[in-house]
Amino acid sequence: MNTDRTLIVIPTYNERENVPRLVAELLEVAPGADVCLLDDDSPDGTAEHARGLFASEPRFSVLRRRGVPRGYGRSLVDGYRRALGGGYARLVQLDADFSHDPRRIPALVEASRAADVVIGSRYCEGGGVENWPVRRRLLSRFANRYVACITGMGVRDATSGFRCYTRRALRALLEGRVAGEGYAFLVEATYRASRAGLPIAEVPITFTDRRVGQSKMSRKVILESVLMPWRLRFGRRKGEGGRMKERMKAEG
Ligand SMILES: Nc1nc2c(ncn2[C@@H]2O[C@H](COP(=O)(O)OP(=O)(O)O)[C@@H](O)[C@H]2O)c(=O)[nH]1
Ligand SMILES: [Mg+2]
Repeated sequence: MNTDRTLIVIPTYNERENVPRLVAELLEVAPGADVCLLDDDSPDGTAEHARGLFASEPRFSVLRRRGVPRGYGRSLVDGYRRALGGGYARLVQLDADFSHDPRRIPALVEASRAADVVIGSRYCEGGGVENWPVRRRLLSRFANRYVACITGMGVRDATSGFRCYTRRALRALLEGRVAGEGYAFLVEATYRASRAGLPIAEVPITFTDRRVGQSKMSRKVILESVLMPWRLRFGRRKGEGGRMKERMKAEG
């Protein structure tokens, strides 16, 4: 097994405009890493477009999810499997919309030498948020307080999607059934890691709002996020709450 390789994964859904520049930047700022899009068969052709542009780049690949239900969390689970199967030492995940600055990746990777879970954090010393509307700021702040309160975790930014996980963390995250389909998966993953006793570190990042493309935040994913901390705390698994699941489907 090659021991020190990094796989950078990017969940994408309709990110055709962002992906060319992002992938080029990632290949440059992380010269030792491979880059993989986790694309949910984006109707805007994100996958084909990126494949065409980086056809001659051996470090680039696309994991195209077809004929399966889409979801941010679901696509990450597939990405984790790929990282483990491919023998990578660690995985970095970030959004496609430049909210997460690729230039922070080396800091995350460095911190992963001491902690299995490294969170790019908006709410630790030195972190911050730029040009996000007040509504989104409040929602994010509230979400983190809410999660901390219910789960008892001491993590300051448990909803950040900019992270680095070691192999050991990836294995722990994939154990048993993963419930979170959307962004709630981030909180679930943090909780699993903390229950597994893995060291968690937060590295400051400045989050900036997307300039191109659209947010995929929906009522369904918000509802899943509202329920997730309670599920985690009371050990309720997906499948046990049939009525809840039906309601989420209807709202989605
Ligand atoms: N694979 C996959 N990626 C998704 C899905 N929904 C959102 N994403 C990606 O997840 C990242 C964060 O989504 P975004 O819409 O920016 O969320 P926001 O920043 O919270 O408004 C982006 O890279 C999206 O393209 C999905 O259903 N499947
Ligand atoms: Mg975004």
